[in-house]
Amino acid sequence: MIDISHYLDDCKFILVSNREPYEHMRGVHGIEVKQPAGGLVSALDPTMRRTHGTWVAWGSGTADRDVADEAGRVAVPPGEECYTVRRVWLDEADVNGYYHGFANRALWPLCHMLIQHFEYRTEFWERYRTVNLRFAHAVADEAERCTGRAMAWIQDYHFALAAEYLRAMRPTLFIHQFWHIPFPPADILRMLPAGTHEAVLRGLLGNDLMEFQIDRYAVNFLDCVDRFIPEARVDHDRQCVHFRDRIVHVGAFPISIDVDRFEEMASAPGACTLCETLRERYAKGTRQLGVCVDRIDYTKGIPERIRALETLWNESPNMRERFTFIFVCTPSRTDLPAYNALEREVTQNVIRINATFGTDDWTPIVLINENVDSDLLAAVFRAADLCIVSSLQDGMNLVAKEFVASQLDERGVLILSRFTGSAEEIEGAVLINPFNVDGFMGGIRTALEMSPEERRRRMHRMRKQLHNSTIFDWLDSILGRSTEIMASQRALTAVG
Ligand code: ADQ
Repeated sequence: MIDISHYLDDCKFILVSNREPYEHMRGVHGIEVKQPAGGLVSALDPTMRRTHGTWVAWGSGTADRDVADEAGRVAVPPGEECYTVRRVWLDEADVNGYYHGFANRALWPLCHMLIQHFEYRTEFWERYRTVNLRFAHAVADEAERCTGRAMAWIQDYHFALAAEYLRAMRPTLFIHQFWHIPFPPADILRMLPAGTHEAVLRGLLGNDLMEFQIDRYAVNFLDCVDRFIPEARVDHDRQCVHFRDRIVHVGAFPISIDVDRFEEMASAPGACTLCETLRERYAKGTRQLGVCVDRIDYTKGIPERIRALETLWNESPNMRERFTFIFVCTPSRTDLPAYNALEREVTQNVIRINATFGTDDWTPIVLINENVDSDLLAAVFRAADLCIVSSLQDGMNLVAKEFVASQLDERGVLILSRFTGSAEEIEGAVLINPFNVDGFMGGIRTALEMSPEERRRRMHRMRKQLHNSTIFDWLDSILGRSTEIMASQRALTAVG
């Protein structure tokens, strides 16, 4: 693991995200602490521990208020108490407007260019603004509490306005933001009402550094600023914006995973046994095992994947019984009607396909409709001969990288949508366009028929690449760049 704490030696680290790293819940045996699984939390928790920083997040746990002080602060992890979580309290109307509303019904579909799902209500926007302001106040207060320098790092599309508000409160604070999802072209962004899309851009220009997954999203952001913010001067070559007497730097920083952790999980004795069981059950003889893992979300191309498989089994009967697909699909954002409808559609289609093509000895699609633990996940990834990632748009897609990391036997083929950030990074996948049914089927055929040598060659190359680009490299490059910019700002101030 690369140690990145030295970047924060004389600088207090304030992280801002919607979800908190520790949630206190009322349970039958009293208050229980849950740590939500997820790449970001597991990568940043060790850094927060070493640097004794503060993590500002929505206090969403049922017992969060019981353990926090008046300002919403609580020391974590339980028993070790080496950093602070500063909770921001949201009521139901806030969550509906800011989170379910503007973030997930407006920005999420627009950024993924799936405009049929785009909904805008003034109430969403108003709540989004007030919640962003509340977060900015909490961060400003945290910065106020420290005597030396501080750096605020904002995560994602939930906080498009926070940097600008924070800048007004703490003009010299170093603020940067990582945008986990795609950034849309100008013609899509302007579907937000007049005034709102400009406000989103001005909000993001409150940062000193704006980080995107890949260069294309950074370019889209600069184009949007160029077109909608007349007082900003965009330097496309240097990827920066001159705005209100400041320079806003923009760059691509592709996120990754903790590769060693996935390798360890995939090689643990339990995972090896499970892997053998899965292969014995689903990949006997020449039959192959496919896997896909997603949150049930309309961006992930799940119906498109089902359609490609169904058409393949329909049009090419010789493809039946050749492979079984395990779909590990977790319901997500179940408060939104579009997500519930999608979950029903996926389940019904799988039932129909299994009834149409299944035999006594063969189930075409095995649906696991839940969030599985990471050991099972690594075992399924390791056991698979194929993995399909068919997103219609995806900022990066970590499933693709987790599959590669877990493929210790180098037997699997990654079938990857061209519209993921990962497709621009990983070399060695079979690329598909999920909208093109024939091309998608062709990709599955190519993968099924690929020789063991070719599979090994491709997987080996992808694994090597991944080892040079882990989540710690991602953190290192972001904090390295931030430190550089902070130093140049200090030098300028000194000269001035
Ligand atoms: P997501 O849209 O959530 O993330 P992704 O990058 O694939 O997409 O991450 C999903 C994570 O959830 C993976 O770690 C995966 O293993 C896990 N997961 C999904 N379904 C699961 C299941 N059924 N059981 C257990 N685990 C499951 C957003 C952006 C992405 C970007 C990430 C990180 O949309 O493009 O890659 O943030 O920046």
